[in-house]
Amino acid sequence: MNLERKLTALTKKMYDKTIRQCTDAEVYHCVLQLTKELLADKPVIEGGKKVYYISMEFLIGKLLSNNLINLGIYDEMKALLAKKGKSLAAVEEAEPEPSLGNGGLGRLAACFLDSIATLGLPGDGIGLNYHFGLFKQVFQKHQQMAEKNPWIEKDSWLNETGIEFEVAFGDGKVTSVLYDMDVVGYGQDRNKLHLFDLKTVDERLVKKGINFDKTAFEKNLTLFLYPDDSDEAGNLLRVYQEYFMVSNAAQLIIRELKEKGVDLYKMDEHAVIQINDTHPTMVIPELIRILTWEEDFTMEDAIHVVSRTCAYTNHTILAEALEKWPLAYIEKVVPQLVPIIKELNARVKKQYKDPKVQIIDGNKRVHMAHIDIHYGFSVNGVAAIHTDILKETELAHFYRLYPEKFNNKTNGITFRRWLLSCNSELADLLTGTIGDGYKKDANELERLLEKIDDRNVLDAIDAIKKQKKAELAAYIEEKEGVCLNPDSVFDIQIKRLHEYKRQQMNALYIIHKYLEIKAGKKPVRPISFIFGAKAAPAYVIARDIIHLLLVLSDIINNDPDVSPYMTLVMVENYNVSYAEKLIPACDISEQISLASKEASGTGNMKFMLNGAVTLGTSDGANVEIHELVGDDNIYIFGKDSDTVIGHYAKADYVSRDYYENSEVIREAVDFIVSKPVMKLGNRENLLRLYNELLNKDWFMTLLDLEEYIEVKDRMLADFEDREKWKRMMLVNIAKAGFFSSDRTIAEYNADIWHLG
Ligand code: 26V
Repeated sequence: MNLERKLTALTKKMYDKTIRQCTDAEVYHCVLQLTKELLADKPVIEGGKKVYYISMEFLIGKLLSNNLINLGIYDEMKALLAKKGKSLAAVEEAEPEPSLGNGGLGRLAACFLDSIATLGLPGDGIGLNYHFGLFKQVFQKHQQMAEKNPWIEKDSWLNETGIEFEVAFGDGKVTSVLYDMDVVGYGQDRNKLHLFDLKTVDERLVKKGINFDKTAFEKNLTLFLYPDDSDEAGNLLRVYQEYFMVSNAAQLIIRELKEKGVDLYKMDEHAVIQINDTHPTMVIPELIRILTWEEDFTMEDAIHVVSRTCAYTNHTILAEALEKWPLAYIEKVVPQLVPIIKELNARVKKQYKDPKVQIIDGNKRVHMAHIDIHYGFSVNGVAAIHTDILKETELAHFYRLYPEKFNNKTNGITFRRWLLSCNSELADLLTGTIGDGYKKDANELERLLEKIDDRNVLDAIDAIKKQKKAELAAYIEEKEGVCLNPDSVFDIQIKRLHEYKRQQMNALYIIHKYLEIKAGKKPVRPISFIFGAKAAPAYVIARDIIHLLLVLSDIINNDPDVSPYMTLVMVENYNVSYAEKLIPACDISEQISLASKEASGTGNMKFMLNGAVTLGTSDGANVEIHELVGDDNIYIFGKDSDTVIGHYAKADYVSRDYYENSEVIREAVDFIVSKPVMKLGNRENLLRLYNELLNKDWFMTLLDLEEYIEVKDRMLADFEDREKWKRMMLVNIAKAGFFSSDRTIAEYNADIWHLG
């Protein structure tokens, strides 16, 4: 294949220019076109049985580099562009990032698609084509503001399919249109991501910020992705979106099965539907409805085959995030599902008396997870500790009924994006040191352990970290106007803003450090504290925490007594592309959730793979990271999940006691409402946050604060033992193989999907 000839022909045809004459954006559009043609040439992965991964979110990020890597032409393209005076990195800047996910759950779905294709398994994603995705975050006067985030240009990765379906709601019908994106595996053939859109969608509905007419569902359904948000969770529009997605999914799946000539009574032998959290749960009653109403199935037969086809993944134990829709909502949006849901409920009721396992509760709310568990064949958590908590606590009543359905699938990440693409320097070093077998079999990373005493390898890892820190510092200076010292320690917390993730605890540490420096106790080496986080617009306290961080950064970075020793930056509009720059540059990976609350976390894995050392609680996948790297290569602190669960059960955590009993805590908390902070910040935000911490603190920030300070200080001291630190970096990289999403998907396939 001659890339140069093809690309030259494209730039001529599209812009009547040579490659050299094109702008970066023009080159991007030509490379996009070329890459799409190469993708289309790849055969579609076929097999007897196919998985449909249905998800409201696919946080795919930019696709150019990853597609080039998976097609095996990344280096060639890079060299070609360089020869023409272009940089692939600059060209990539022209690619808009689709923000079709909130965070971990959506990014996981994207990693899974990459791994399903890479393992050569037949499996497609099904989701929605949100025009503005998740909101774009801008900071104004130390506050988060939300704007729309358009990403669909005339040319994009979307392909028109010509497929349309009708979707009937209680108050009218709409027509959907289907777009596909090709998902090519690493050195493999391709699967598809199917994104449904509304034929009558109207972008003009969006006026200022992210406000739009919420009533005109035939125009607005696919405009925005809902922010993962407990306060607004009851919004009707979300139910419309969910039904729109599953009705389309069910129609597409049945259409494909019929095209293959499959007997629908044997649907489960040809298709498996993985339900990503409860958001796509209505696919169960919808399939039953179609089979009974349109295919003449008895209710018995329909339930039987659908239950053997659907599997459910739980991604959270936060009660407020477990969907419970008022039956009245479903009556309004999809009255046709109500008799089915009532039938499913009646069957459960007849068999089980326990009120905790009913589908419709006494308040006429429909527990979506309960539908999945009763009428699916598999229930999985996303990390060992999370699955244990589901079995022992949150879903214990169900585990007693169906022990055989429960299983764990510890999350993973695709190494193509989170190593080969975002840190090619490290990938090349690994290849030079242990060969490139690790690219296909991530467990081979363990061979790096043989180099634990090899000074050259240790120094090379450290040099790459330094280079990535310098690159990040330059980028942050340009984007945020904040200057970071590349020789400082880079301490990074990037994830959605949520109280359980405890960014506020990190903020209290920063205050503590600030006060120490003010009092004359200076750190041996400067520290750069870096945050990235969006808060759901309706999540008031989360926005207060962002406000505090922005005000603190203003105070710290502009105080000449302090700024030589510490810097604080909260990057604007944190997204996948930003993560790809931040993660390779990290020294200290902050994974400090309240134990039991973070189902898994996947950022923790990305940091480890890139040689950061974890500072974390015994929560989610941190527990497994800890087991793999051992006590000497991780910094674990805080109360364990049993203790935390015990506090909730006894309701005996009183944050004010911690405040009153510790001067360190008191000083840090009081600083939130101190003069300098109140002067720069907003009284209402700061007071509310202060009162929340003192009087409620539902996610127990103060419980672990003292130990956090102690362990973080120890970690910073250890950073000065450079030889020790380099070894820790090496061990973390070497042990990261387990967290390849290829491993996770192989397990899904072996235990749940049985594709082939
Ligand atoms: C809830 C809601 C409520 C209604 C509005 C929209 C919405 C969207 C999302 C959610 C719950 C999201 C659950 C979630 O993201 N869980 C995360 O999943 C990751 C992948 O398994 C895991 O690593 C994180 O620990 C977990 O928090």
